[in-house]
Amino acid sequence: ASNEEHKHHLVLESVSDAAALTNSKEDSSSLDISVTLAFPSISTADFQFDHDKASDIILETVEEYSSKLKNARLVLVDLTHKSKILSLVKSKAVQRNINPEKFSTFVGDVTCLYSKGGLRCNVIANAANWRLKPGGGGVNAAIFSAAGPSLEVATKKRANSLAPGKAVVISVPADSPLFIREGVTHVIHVVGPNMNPQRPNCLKNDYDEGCKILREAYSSLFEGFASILK
Ligand code: AR6
Repeated sequence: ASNEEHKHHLVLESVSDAAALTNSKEDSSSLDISVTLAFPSISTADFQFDHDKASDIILETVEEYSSKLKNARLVLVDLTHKSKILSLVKSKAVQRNINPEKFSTFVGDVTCLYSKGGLRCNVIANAANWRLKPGGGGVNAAIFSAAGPSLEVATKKRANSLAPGKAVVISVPADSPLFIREGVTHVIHVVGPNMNPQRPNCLKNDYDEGCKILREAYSSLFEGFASILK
């Protein structure tokens, strides 16, 4: 066996199953194994968080973690090209000189990034509610619906509720279409700060507290992602 084959074998053993799964399908000779996290912009739709402030926090936390996350790629997703948060983040990423191989934006539905967009993501994040319940609209409703009932069961086994700023990592059950069709091995639920008076725990425009919680939310998300890579 060639040296290359031997090296490849070692690499596959030393990274997560998620990475092995992704790369074995696409390019079995590549040593450049990377694991991708796709995440929506937490709190900026239903939870009505200020987009400009949110975009700064996304970039600050992405900068902090992308240097720590070796062989990993972070992708901010939203449904449309008209997304205000995507445009803000895209232009600020250029200003900050962020490596586009480590962080980029993508337009697509987070529940069908591979099947409809050709983008392989091993891990996806959910902008969840504190009860970790399906429904409620937005990305939460989409993820629970696409995943099928087994994601709710797996989620309930780990946690019954989640405080704003926290994240919880769930292994996607092997019978879930998210796993079978999209190759998603983990969903990370994150609860962000809420500025919508119609939703629980409204911060009533307290952006000192809100920014602190949003920063914690992204840090917990990226820490959770790092824990999968180990
Ligand atoms: N794919 C990609 N991005 C999406 C999708 C999707 N399928 N759906 C929405 N987005 P939101 P929040 C984007 O409202 O503000 C729920 O009811 C959306 O355009 O999902 O944190 C929960 O149960 C926006 O950029 O999350 C909570 O109660 C981003 O995802 C509450 O909403 C987040 O929008 C959480 O509100």
